[in-house]
Amino acid sequence: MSNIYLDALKSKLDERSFSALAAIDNEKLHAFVADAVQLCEPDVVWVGTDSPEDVAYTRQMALKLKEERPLNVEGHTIHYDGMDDQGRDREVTRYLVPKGETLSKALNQIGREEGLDEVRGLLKGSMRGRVMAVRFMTLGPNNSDFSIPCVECTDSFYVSHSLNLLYRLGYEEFRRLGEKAHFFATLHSSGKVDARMVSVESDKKRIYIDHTTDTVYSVNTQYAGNTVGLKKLALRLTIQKADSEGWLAEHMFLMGVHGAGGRKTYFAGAFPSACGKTSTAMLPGETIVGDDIAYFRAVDGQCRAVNAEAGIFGIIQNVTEKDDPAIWDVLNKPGEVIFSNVLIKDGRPYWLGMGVDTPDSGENFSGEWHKGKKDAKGNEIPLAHKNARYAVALHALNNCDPELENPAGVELAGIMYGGRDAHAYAPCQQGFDWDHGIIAYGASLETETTFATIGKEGVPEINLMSIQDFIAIPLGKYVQNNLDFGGKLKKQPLVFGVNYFLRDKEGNFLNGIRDKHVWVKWMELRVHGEAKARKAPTGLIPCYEDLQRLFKEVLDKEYTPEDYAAQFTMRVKENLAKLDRVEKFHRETVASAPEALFRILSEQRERLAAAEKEFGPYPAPERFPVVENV
Ligand code: SPV
Ligand code: MN
Repeated sequence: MSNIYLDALKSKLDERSFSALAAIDNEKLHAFVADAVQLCEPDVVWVGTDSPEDVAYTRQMALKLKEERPLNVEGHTIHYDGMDDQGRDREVTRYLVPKGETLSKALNQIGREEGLDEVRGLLKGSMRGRVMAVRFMTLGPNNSDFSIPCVECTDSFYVSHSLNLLYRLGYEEFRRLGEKAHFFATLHSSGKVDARMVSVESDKKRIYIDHTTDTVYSVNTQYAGNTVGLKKLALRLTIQKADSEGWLAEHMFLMGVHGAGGRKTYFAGAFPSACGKTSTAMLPGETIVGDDIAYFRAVDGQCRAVNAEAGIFGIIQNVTEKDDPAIWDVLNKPGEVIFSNVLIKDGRPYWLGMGVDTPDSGENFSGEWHKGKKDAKGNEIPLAHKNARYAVALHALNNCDPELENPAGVELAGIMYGGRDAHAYAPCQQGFDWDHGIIAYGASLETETTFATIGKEGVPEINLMSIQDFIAIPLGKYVQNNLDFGGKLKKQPLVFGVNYFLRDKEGNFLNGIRDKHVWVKWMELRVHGEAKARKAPTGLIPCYEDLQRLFKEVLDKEYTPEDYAAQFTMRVKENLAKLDRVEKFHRETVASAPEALFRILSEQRERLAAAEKEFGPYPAPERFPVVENV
């Protein structure tokens, strides 16, 4: 096959790479690669196929170029990102908006032409002296209605290696689809790097998303959340695709919860970063399908769900042998793992909250490190970054669910939304129905900013369904799509709200780190009609007897009536204040919030007011009537 784009590429590719690229019958793809090459001017272009040799080559190159270094355990490597490149960077991540189009005010945006000029200007000549890898992957299982082909051109073999661990190989899928492959494309360059192979021009970091061509540009950054195009960058494009095709792309984990008589029930969960998402998906004894991005489709009235990804890019803070046995296991046994931004001493990784003695010196994201070392602003540098990460393929985990690659996905029985709310929401509750759950928990999800995005921590904010940063359509439309999706299902998943961060008056957390397992088991019982609930103003809350039994069974813990009262007393004033904030947000920031949202919130307000009138500002949970099943 020959076309003007391939002809232009000939001089940069060896014979193998050239024929691999030419074997894909898709001119748009060739045009994308030719443009990337012309713009970034790499010395060499290498095209990766699905062959084991090509997959192994990306890892070898990451090591050869010193973007990663080997650790003691076989297969383990360490990669560092720059001091100013330790998380997703909202400030410089922008949607390119063509003239005449408008996006929600909540989204960071720039005019398309101006943005393209800027980011393409920064990419110009950025790969001189380097090799550009062209990688083909898919989102969702292969050979499935869910699959989306993706291509990434990058001069980082760390990024390329991460793709191997986190996604499915997609070269054969591109070949199979040929010109029918409607793909997402990412062009990434690390930009200038220092001797440690770390991007240095963080002031020129830009991540721009062009939905008109399904293309993402990323430059002067290496942190995987900013550079691995299939992660949050493609999610923005997927949300638009899902919007136009009538399905949902969610920032959710997917897990199998194991119940009585060997039954397995699938749940999805949305939590802002660093709010307990991966640790919920990884609960001991349960199985994991995915920890970050899930797609839902209504198929014959059933809600079917898949993991968009095939690996985990997880936070490695407070990961301990006791609380996270499955993660601990994979982080300690031979096999491919990329650690990033942890401390290395004598070839061993150390992280914050590891539960073991840690060294006073070594190498970390700041370079040579010793206890007490200060950054340029005089702040002490911790031994590892709070947002340090590990990348690992799911199939390496001993709790990986066997349905991961099922092209038809799994049947979803429940959804949970969890924020970081010190004051109002109960630790666990169930929506009265699909619409109430979506609005009262999903569209009302409040959290506090954490270290997973660059900026100040602890600032309260609404993070709609924990996916707000990535919603590339009007936010109100997104909420409406969720409501409508329920209407396509014969059996809607139950919707739950959880809050692992409720505190008492003195500021102490009211729950232990493992209590989430009890909430999940309660949800499983609710799905099967095996637990009662009390009808509180904000949702259906568990009954004491069920929790007492579950705490004993799951955690071998005595759960007292005092615990129950502290956790499930209805905080009317705090809930009313929350409603005010949520309503204000939807009125002022969200373009065209659905009418149903205001109705459901105002019904919640009425129920709270009625409870206050009858029982005062802090009604005990027993005040609310027991209902059988919904
Ligand atoms: C998150 O922060 O939500 C993540 C990691 O899952 S990142 O790739 O940075 O998005
Ligand atoms: Mn995430």
